[in-house]
Amino acid sequence: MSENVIDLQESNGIARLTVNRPKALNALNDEVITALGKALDSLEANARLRAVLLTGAGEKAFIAGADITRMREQTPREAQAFARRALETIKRLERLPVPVVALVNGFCLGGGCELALACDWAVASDNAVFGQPEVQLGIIPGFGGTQRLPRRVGPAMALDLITTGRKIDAAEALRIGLVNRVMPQAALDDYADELAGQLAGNGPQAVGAAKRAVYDGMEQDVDSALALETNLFALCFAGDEQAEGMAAFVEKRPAIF
Ligand code: CO8
Repeated sequence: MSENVIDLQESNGIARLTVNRPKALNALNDEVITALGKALDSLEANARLRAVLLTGAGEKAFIAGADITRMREQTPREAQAFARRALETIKRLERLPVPVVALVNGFCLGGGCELALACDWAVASDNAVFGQPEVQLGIIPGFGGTQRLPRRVGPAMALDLITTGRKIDAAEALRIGLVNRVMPQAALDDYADELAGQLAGNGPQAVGAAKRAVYDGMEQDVDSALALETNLFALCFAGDEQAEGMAAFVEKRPAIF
C-alpha cells in the first residue's frame, strides 16, 4: 500500500487532510479509504483538534470520484463491501466534533462530491466542477450522495443532478447551496486559513454541540430534535466555555477558549 495517498498535517489544532493521487485526479480506491480511516484514528484521538480542512493534491481536482478502473472489475458483493466501508469512514469524518471544511480545488465528481457533502463546509475555487455522473457509468451514487445531496440542496435539484449526471460549475454550486463560498483558486488557501482560524477560535464544546444538534436533529422528528437542542443548550451552561464567553463579552475582550 502506498503510504501517502492521504497526507495529514496539523498545526495549532488545525488539521489538513490531502488526498494525494493527483495522477488519477485523486480518485478514491481501497487504499485511500484505508488511509483516511487511519488519519481519522489520529484526528479522533487528538484533544487539541479544532478544525479540519480536506482537499485534493494538485491544481486540477479535489476528487474525481471513486476509482473507475477498480470498480470496473467489482462483483455486486465487492461493490457492496467497498461502499459500506467507505460509508462508515465518511460518517466518521462527518461525526468529528470539530468543523470539517472541504476545500474544493477542481473536479469534485461522484464519490468526491459525496465526500464533500459529508463535510460541514465547502469552499470552492472558481474553476471547480461538481457532479454526480454515476448514471452515465451505469451505477448510482454509493457513498451517500442519494441521501446527503437532497438534504443539502433539496430533492428536486438532487434528482436533477443525479438522474442527468450533468456537471455544474462553482457559480451554480453556490447558487443551489452545494457550497458555502467560491473564490479564485489562488486565494483558496489563504481563505481556508482565515476560516479555520475563525472556526478554531470559537468554543470547541459549543461548536461540537452545534454539530450534534444539527446532524442528530435531522434524523429525528421536529419535537424530538427541538428537545435535543434544549438539552445540548443546557449542557453548554455546565462547562467552562459559557462562563468565559459571557465574561469576555461583559469585560469587552476577546474570549479565550
Ligand atoms: N477513476 C479512475 N481514474 C480516473 C478517474 C476516476 N474516477 N478520474 C480521472 N481518472 C484518471 C484518468 O483515467 C486519467 O488517467 P490516465 O492519465 O492514466 O489516462 C487521469 O485521471 C486524468 O484524467 P483525464 O485524462 O480524463 O483528465 P481530463 O481533464 O480529460 O478529464 C474528468 C477530467 C472530466 C474529471 C475525467 O477524468 C472524468 O470524467 N473522470 C471520471 C469522473 C467520474 O465519472 N466520476 C464518478 C466515478 S463513479 C463514483 O464516484 C461512484 C461513487 C460510489 C462508489 C460506490 C462503491 C462501489
